Amino acid sequence: MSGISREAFQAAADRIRTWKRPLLLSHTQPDGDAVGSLMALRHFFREMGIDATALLFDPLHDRNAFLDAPDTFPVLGADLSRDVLDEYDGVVILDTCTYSQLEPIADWLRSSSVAKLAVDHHRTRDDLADDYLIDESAAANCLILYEWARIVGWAIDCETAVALFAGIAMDTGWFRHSNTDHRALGAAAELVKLGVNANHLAQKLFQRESAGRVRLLGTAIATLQFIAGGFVAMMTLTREAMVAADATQADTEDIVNEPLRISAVRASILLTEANDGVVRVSFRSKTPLDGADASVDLDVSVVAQTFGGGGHVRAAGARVTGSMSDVQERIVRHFEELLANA
Ligand SMILES: [Mn+2]
Repeated sequence: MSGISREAFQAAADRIRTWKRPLLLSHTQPDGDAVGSLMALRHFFREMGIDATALLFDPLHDRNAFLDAPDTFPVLGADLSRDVLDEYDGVVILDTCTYSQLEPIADWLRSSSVAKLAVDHHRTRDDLADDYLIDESAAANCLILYEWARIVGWAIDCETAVALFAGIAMDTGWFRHSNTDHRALGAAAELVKLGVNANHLAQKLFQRESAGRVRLLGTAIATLQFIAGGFVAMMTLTREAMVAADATQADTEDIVNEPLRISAVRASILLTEANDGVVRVSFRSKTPLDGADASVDLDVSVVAQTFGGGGHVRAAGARVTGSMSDVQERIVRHFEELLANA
């Protein structure tokens, strides 16, 4: 069952149907779920005879260019000037509800009185819209969009099915994470019926990486250390390491999951040094299974919030101001205290 009522889906559809020039936004560093959401909702608007603009803040990374026409997303500043933002009569914010993840356009969002709908499955929420479709139990934002389309009758063509499947697959770690449930798998099965080739998509998503990204994985793993009694793994990527591996910020996606392969590790942290005196911190944790495993269960969304970020129980992040060593020290201290009695 969806966490959003049929009535709420219908009311939101009736509302956006009246817009003539919608603007679709998602978070910075867009992942498969963000890109899939932008792509799918733009298609649903097209179904209603409305031409929506799906705006990116940065050019799409190769990794997320799994769609037939990835270049149809204008990039703020390069393809679309800030001056035209006021010409839009409605905004849909997808897969995030925080200004910090919409930073390049946050000022405009705060000051503009344009109608705003947010569709999201995250816990952390700023009061940034006047209408919401929120379902924290949805494995992916693309799952909410799939269910929305099913309820209000928007047609899902093959390309849109691929976009929705990609979002669900990426947010569930290709159906391995704790959010993999019957809704996610049921939607995936329906999307395969609509033409998704899961094998081809998996190859596009996982087996077309740059040499830099694979090299970066090695660099990160070389820094692996264990803290808080060995329950927590930590890795760091300095700016120098990023340059040496010829890698970009987007190349770091998923690296944080790797230490979770280790049996004793209950949580994993990746610290990546950004250019502006900020360290990006990614957190992941594992669901405790029966037995000894059950002793440590870390809700990393709470940890991330302590550092000014947010996310989910098993996947969260924060941007922390400070030097690498300073931020690292604070994170280590936090986990040592958190697990002092584990
Ligand atoms: Mn998502």
